[in-house]
Amino acid sequence: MISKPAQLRSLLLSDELEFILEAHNGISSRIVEEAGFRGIWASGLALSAQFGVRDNNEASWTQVVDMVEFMADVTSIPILLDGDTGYGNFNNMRRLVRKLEQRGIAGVCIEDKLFPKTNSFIAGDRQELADINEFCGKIAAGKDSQTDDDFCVIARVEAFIAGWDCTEAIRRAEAYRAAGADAILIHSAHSQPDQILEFATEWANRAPLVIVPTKYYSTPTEQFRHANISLVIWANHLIRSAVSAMQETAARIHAEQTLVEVEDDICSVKEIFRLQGADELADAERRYFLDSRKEASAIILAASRGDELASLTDERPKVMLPINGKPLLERLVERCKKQQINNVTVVAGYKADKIAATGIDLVVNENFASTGELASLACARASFRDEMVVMYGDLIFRGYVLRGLVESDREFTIVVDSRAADVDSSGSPDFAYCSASDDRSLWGQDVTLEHVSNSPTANAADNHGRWIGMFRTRASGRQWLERALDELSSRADFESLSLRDLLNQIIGNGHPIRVIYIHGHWLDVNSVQDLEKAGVFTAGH
Ligand code: SPV
Ligand code: MG
Repeated sequence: MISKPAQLRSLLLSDELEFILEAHNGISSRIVEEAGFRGIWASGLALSAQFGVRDNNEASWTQVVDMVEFMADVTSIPILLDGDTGYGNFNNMRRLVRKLEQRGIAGVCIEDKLFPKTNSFIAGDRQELADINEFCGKIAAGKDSQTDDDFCVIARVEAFIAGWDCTEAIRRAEAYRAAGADAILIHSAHSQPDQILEFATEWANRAPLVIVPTKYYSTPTEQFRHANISLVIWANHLIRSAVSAMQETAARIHAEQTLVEVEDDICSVKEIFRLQGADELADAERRYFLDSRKEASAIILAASRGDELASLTDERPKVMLPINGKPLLERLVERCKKQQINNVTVVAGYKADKIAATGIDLVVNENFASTGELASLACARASFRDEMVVMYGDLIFRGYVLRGLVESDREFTIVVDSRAADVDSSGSPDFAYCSASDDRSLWGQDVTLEHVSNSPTANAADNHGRWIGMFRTRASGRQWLERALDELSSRADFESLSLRDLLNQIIGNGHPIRVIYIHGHWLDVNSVQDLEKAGVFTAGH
């Protein structure tokens, strides 16, 4: 990949006539590159115009440099900055060159006028030129400051603009060349190229010549070739076309008081997204952002038969029971994938060979008949990840329940249904005792779990709800989980332990378990009545 300064240098030195086009911000720079140009003119006139200020150094040089940095960031072709008079003396010029190199700019053009400058087309002949020696010092200072040998300093001769003749123009150009300028920009405000052509003949290729045919625009380009011009700058045509288009659109919208008519005449929002590089961001998200989510895993505990369901589970485990035509397990896996949890491990046991769902890893707890949930979880240990959700396989819930859990920024989070604290429930409910009851606040409370038990205390108000059988870990939370699992697995009664014991062990070890309260919107399937409820709950889902 050729560096941008080297690209600019080769444009100046090429045997062909080359062209660069004005741009004044990031999006116009992209447009120049996409049109096929091999370089960009960061025009002082256009840059100040897009800021809405005059071309009289009203925008500070750092504001200009900030903008050209945006332009360089979104393009791969070289940018030549119109550096006006260098924003001061030789010392300012030194700093300018260093900063431009740092921002990825390929070269700078400075003109032999006085700071603050005025655009050449505004009473040019009344403008005072710089002292030749002073300007030569500025060129030399710039050249001495560059760290990349290819960075280009172009000297712009304003002699014609200020009313001088070709002799003065040549005298200045020669002095600037001798001071180290890489090329000479010879400017003219005539509507014919007479001054430029006379100068080019006199100049006789002593250094590359650059022109700005804004005023003598009707000149056939072939004449510039014959005159051995190196580089043509189309200096302000994007800002001018943008202004025309904006004026027309603004007037139409104002008059029509609707967008209907203009919509088809202006570029689509999609085109703006494209020019902003939205696709690249989407790719990067897939690589850097969603991939990390992809690493998130879910472990679904699905080893039990579901005894209360009697003959319905003669031939298949509970998780394979269809609810409105779709097995419980498939619904769960879909919920996980919707949250970009793509590693789903199912711990099967009873009728494990009947477990079927796309994109899951199956682990079998061979001792399912004599062991509890914790033993099943331990079977999936190889699938543990830092970002992990563990859940019972018989759960049905609205999508936000899992989303809230996945988005929790805590190390260990569980979901508690505050509504179900004392209502009828099948199975053996896990009562949660928390640091505070659900105040139904919109933004969630900072509540921690204190204890979980399957026997409600005599005073039902003491428990704060039902743990729905779902938790989520992050990196440290996973370590707390693994440590608790290690500790519990050394106990003689490990085989009969439940996830409740695990949560209580983690709390006992001094780790906070965050509670997210919900209010209904879920159920677990333990009985035939639950199956009916599940049918109603999932109707249409
Ligand atoms: C510019 O584009 O800002 C220039 C060229 O300096 S001109 O406006 O023609 O002077
Ligand atoms: Mg300018």
